[in-house]
Amino acid sequence: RNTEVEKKHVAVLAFPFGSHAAPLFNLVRGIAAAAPGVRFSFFSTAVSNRSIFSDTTNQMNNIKPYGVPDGNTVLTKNLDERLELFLKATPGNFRSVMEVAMSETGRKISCIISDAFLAFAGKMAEDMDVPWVPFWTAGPRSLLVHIETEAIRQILGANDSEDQRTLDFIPGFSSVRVADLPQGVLSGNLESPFSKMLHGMGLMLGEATAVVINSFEELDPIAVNELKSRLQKFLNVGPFTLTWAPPLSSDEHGCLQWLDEHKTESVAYIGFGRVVTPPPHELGALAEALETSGFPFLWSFRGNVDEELPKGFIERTSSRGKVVPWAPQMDVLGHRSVGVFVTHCGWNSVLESIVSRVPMICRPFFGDQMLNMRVVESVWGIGLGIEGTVFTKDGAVKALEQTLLNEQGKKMREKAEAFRETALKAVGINGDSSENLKTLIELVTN
Ligand code: U2F
Ligand code: KMP
Repeated sequence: RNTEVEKKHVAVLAFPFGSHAAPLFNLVRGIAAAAPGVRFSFFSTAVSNRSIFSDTTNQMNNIKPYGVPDGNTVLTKNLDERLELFLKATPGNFRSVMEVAMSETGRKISCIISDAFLAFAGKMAEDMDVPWVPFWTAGPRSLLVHIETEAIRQILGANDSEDQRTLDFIPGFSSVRVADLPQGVLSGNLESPFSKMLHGMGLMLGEATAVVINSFEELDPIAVNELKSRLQKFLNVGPFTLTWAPPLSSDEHGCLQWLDEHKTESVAYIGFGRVVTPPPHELGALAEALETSGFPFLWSFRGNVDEELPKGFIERTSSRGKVVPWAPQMDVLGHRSVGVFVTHCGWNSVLESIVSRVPMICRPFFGDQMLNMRVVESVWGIGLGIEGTVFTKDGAVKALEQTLLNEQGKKMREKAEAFRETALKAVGINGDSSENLKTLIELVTN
């Protein structure tokens, strides 16, 4: 029918840490489903590809994985070191495997979709004279901050991480403080490979054909407008959990059945995503708070229970608490029994909480998480920061009571409910996210 389409070959470059490659894969699946004649080559490390492509229920014939050399990251456990080793190996590691994919398919690359972190893909696309479509896996505010890094550094100058000045020179940022900024924008080591990567990305994104984000325009209209004025195209195509119902996640530890046995909006769900492990004293404090407050809880705990939680904690709380190594988080948050989400404020967790209209107790650790907390608490009013910013027994008890027992929790739920409604509209017929997705598909495949 259309021989030109038959020859299209989209290269997809993933960032293989945290919750980056999985959402990128979901995005690509959405595009690939609309363009069966287009070939998508998905480039990530072997470890990352294994976790994505082992689930046979969500595979597609026109998406094929290619393993990229990881720069020996498997030899070290420390995440920062792994990140640096990986970054050091770029872009050569990607380039060599892209050559393989081109010769294997006999198709030149016609478009590059990449994690926005991998801004070298912009240069590659320019050299190949094809569109570059970066995907920012976090929220619009952090994206804006990286694009505005030069201006922020010029206006605010030297500072320390306790800096309480606000960023009121950026529209919508009057409640955001310097201390909420991701490390590497203004504080921390500005010369680390990761900081330089973020800085370089901010300078490069204006060149992109379109920047894609897992969010919806109405969630943060001011930040979205600022971004639209700085980017060629800014396409909000989320929330992904509504756009593409993810394949049913398995519930091997029986979380949902356990939730069935509890009262509506009574349970605290605790989870810190894929990269964060809170320090031992905070884990202890949170466990004590759960134990003394008596609230039912479900904890997705990614560490060693025997070594990292207080002795006897599991036994003493077994009648009303459940600790699992992994939970089907979206289904858990969607369960009527869950009353609050204790979270590190990773972007995916924040979005999933909003879509499920569950109030949040926020304990951010790094990157965009502090910024997300500030917005959740002060702009959207759908969650609370923890008193003193780290978990203490009393602070955690107080936050649990405020959200699970008080009127405050109900108000937050109502506000989140309103966002849920706008999110549903955005992904519905003629909604912003649906229209943006059409634009994106057109851009990538034509
Ligand atoms: C990095 O995010 P994380 O991986 O730390 O956290 P999230 O963005 O919240 O994503 C975690 C995902 O894993 C799922 C959960 C989310 O989709 O539903 N999950 C689950 O299903 N079951 C579990 O038991 C635990 C998690 C980074 F750290 C953040 O700062 C960034 O905002 C984020 C996006 O770039 O990447
Ligand atoms: C390891 C990671 C991530 C990280 C830092 C790490 C990660 C991530 C971010 C991030 C940084 C700035 C932002 C948004 C996100 O930082 O996955 O504005 O997304 O040491 O895996």
